Amino acid sequence: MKVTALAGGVGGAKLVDGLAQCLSPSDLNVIINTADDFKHFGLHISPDIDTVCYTLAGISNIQTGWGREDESWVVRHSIRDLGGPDWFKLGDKDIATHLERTRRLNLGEKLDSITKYFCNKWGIKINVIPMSNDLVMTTVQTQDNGEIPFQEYFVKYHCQPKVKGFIFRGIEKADPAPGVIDSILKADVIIICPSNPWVSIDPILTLKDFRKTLKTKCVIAISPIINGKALRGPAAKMFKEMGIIPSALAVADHYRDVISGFVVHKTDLNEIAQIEQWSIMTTALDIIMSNKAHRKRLAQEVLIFCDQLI
Ligand code: FO1
Repeated sequence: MKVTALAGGVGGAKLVDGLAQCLSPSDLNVIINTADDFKHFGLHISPDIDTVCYTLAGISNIQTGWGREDESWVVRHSIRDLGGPDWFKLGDKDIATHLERTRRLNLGEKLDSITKYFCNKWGIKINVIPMSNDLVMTTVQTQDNGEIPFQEYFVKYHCQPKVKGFIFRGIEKADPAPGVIDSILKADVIIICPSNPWVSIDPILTLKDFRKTLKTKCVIAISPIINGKALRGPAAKMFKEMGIIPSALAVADHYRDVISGFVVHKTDLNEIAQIEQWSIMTTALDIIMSNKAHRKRLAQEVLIFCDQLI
């Protein structure tokens, strides 16, 4: 079965890691959100690409989900001693990724080519594709603090400001990266990973021609919300602030125009009937991935579910 996964952030990276344990490399493409990207110290930082790649390469920080394992913080502490901004924690090894990516970008290399090169260096065999080579940057429209760049909202302000909307700056002019649309057309099934629907998946879906292309395919999504809460991150808080009660049902409704299958956590059985009224085939699985084996198990069960749909 040929699968193309849409992912961003830590939840997405975990399921991608599970899928990579189940599928041969030529049968798995991953399209990654790049709207979390931002410039910091003049460096181009692509958090979701790095979170997925570090996870696939087995070099990610298990506790945080982002950044590298066994990090040192010499540069960050020296920046702090100089009175520079240290709110966005950059480990020494992680800084090497941002320096080399920025060096290559400044020489004119595109983000997809750099990502392919890094994957080769990190021993990643599956096809990891940034959603676009063009700059797209999410700004969060808040109820009381105006517009805040995503990373400042997420890291500097710890997701505290109340949201009222999201702008994906640059999305109108951004083209899907080479191979993105093709990886959708060639897939037997598209899997929307349990990432934040508002800021990790919506930028990908909002790309030119993306939704239109998806509508011709079998698409399933896994809920990032369990018992009305997100396992990590601000997804549930965002639903609430957008006037929507956070639930697996709310996530299915969010993707309703493109999905034909949906996976809820086994404790959210009570939401299945309503979702299936929207002609979305729904199943309940244990979607909590606490280790590599859980990731593989969930991916296997999701692929069995996909098999029933295609
Ligand atoms: N997330 C944080 O909450 N605090 C940080 O200091 C932080 C640093 C960081 C450095 C590199 C990187 O690739 C990701 C980092 N993240 C950090 C996560 C980042 O904010 C992501 O955008 C979120 O994981 C949402 O996808």
